[in-house]
Amino acid sequence: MGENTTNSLWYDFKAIEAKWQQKWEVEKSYSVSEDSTKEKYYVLEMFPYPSGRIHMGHVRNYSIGDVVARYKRMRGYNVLHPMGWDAFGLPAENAAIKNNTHPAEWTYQNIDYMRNQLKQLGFSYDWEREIATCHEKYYHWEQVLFLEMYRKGLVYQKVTTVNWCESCQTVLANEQVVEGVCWRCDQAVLPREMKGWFFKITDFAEELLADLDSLTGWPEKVLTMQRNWIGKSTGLNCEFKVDGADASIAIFTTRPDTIFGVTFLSLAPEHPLLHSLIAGTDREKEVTEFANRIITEKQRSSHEEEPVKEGIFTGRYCINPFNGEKIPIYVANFVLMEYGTGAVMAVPAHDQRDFEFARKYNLEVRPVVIPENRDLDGETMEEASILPGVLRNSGHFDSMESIEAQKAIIDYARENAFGSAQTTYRLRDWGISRQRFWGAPIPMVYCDKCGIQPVPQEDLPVKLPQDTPTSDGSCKPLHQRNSFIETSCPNCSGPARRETDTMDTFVESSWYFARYTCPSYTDGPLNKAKASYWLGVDQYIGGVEHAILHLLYSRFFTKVLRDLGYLDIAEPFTNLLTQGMVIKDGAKMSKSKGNVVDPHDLVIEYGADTVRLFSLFAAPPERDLEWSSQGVEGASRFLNRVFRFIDANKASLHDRKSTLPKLSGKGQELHRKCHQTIRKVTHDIETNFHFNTAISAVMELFNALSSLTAEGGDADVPDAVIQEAVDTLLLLLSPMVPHFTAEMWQICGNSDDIESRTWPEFDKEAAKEDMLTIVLQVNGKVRSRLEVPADIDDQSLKEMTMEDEKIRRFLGEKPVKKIIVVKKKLVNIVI
Ligand code: ANZ
Ligand code: ZN
Repeated sequence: MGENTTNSLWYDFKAIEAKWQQKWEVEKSYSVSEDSTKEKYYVLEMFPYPSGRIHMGHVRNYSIGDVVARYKRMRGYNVLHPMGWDAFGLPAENAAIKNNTHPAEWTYQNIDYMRNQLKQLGFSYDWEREIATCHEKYYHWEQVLFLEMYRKGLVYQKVTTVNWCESCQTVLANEQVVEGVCWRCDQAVLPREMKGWFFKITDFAEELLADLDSLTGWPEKVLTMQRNWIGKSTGLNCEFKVDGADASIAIFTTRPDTIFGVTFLSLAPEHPLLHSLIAGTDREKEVTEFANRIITEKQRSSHEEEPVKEGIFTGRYCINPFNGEKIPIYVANFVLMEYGTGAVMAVPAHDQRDFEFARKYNLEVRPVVIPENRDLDGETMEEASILPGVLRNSGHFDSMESIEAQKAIIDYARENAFGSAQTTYRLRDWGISRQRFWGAPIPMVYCDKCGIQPVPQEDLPVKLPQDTPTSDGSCKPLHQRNSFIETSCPNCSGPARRETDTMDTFVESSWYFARYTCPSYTDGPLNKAKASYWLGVDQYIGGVEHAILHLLYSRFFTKVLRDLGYLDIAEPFTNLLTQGMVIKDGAKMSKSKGNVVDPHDLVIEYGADTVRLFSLFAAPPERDLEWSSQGVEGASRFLNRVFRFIDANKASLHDRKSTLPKLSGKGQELHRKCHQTIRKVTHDIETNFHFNTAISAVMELFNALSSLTAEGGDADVPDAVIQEAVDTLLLLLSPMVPHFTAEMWQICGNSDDIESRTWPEFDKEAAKEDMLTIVLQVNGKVRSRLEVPADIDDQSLKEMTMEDEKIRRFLGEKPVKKIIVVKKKLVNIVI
């Protein structure tokens, strides 16, 4: 026995992979339905945009998901593992313009191509449940949901600012505005006020925040990002009277304890009072010009970097209600209209932004909260002091502590009717209107007589027009198509116009995971019985780039669907895994970097199993995966070695033994290794999906198997043990390299399919290591002894040594300089 030493024999991955894929397809091996006798498990990977080809990021994401799905099946779960397409979006529209075709044509071609690629990778999806969000069978139900939300008061219209290109007569997405000009015609893009539709996600702000505490299966960093995005603050809303006018300005502050340190007020450039404050004054022109410039710059900026602080004095003053002091009103570029009240009481001594502003414009810096053991001098401070402390220069609040003063100041404001406690969220309502063609039409109609009218349920879906291309080769958005716009009013039957906005594509991805539970249901968006059997998603897997918006919107939709009576859960994703990026030459693999490796080429050259194995082996899922061609070759070599071993030992593997004889020596060693490997692989998968370490354990098992049998002394190693080791190895690898293991299973003479087998259980007794006695020394003198398993690692051994009763007594408080481990013999502590 032994491994075939000639490396010329390679397994025929092409034939093998095609064979098994065909079987899975014909037998619909991964189709599932509700089964109350089995425990369900729903594993989902974020669905792809059908851009044209699968990339390495997809391969990685879907390989991880597929291992989870296959593993859970072997553990006896009823596993739902669906796949579909996030199919609306701008690239299809652009491609349509370029190729003079309908976006649907481009999209469905891509879907066909990519579906085929996914099948070639052997992912175990229930293809019967495939969804394409651009299909009317999907967006029909989204329109129904939109109208139900509208009736519940969760949808409303308001004016927003959009990017407008006058020469193309169209609204541009942010990514279509390149350095302030239109990407297509190079004309300047202007801000334009337009009405748009909004979802009232802010109604759920508190619940979205509170329920994060229940998501114990989510990475802490994602929870933090969600918390910050929702951004809850509590503080004081307070009115400052405008000097010499019958008006007042409301501010929001989270630091009411600093109110005696206010030395000016800052307004957002869009603040509604600004115009009347400066109307008719000699500063009107200058201040208006400044505000307009800031508003335009804000729209153009990427919002990523904060602009240099600047502002302008309005010429007007207001009164601090706490001390009657007259303070100047400024307009400042860092005050946001969308947050709080759009006006800030500026306290330069205690707020860094205000501090920088005050130094720039020579405004007073007045410390009022003095931290312990410090003194603050407004003239010489170099930065704001944000620590709590004791109040000074603060009237009868002097010498109170910050926390106490905050309460007292809020109470005072309430009693005197110029302010009250206030909770504010950073979260804004979700603007879902897009002035695009390739999106789900918003089912609303405008009638001159009756106003806005929802499209009646029985007239849904409002379908996208088929009539493209246009004569000029452009893919005109809906508002330029009369055939779409003209309709009749559902209320008075008079002439009316359709809404031409389509929905943000994030709307589709906010509920697709629920639709997968009943993808062809025709009586409504969701079949409650099916949805309640399958949901929530037990394991969701995807890129960290979706850690905020997609996940937040899906959580919002889940709560809405619950309130509408479709679901009985509050959170969609019980466990979340955010996988790292695929990088090459130190940069993220991407078209723009020009460092893309096409997985398709790899599948052709090495086979799908190798590509899967590489992407699982090269890094734990949450880390970045560094591309390596040696890594791919290594994965391929490993599979071929296993193949050659099995091929060379076919005869003895075929003669299936049902029981193990009594074992000793090498036979026992292999048997033990086998069960230790089951224990290790199961543990790595169960605790954190660390497939990389699981795979290396299987590789070790294979090394043991081939070396123990190669030395010729195999009298010691009965066939039954070799069979056990080979079967175990194949079973443990089968979620990762399913075609390979299915084929090898047959070659080994098993009469069933490997997929009908359950996950191997390890035998505690068999896995038990022989024990060793380790001598424990301090400064070279024997002080104690320790019984440990022979395979203990150094770290655990050190820990056990330090916990040893005698050693602890001997060491006392003396600092340890160094711990030396001599394998399988002794530990010496140097003090
Ligand atoms: C006075 C003050 C003193 C403030 C101080 C802070 C520190 P968070 O905590 O993120 O909610 N603010 C209020 N509305 C704003 C707006 N529309 N644009 C920009 N800044 C605004 O931030 C709340 C604080 O941010 C508020 O508390 C206010 O400044 C500022 F020592 O008021 B503070
Ligand atoms: Zn009407």
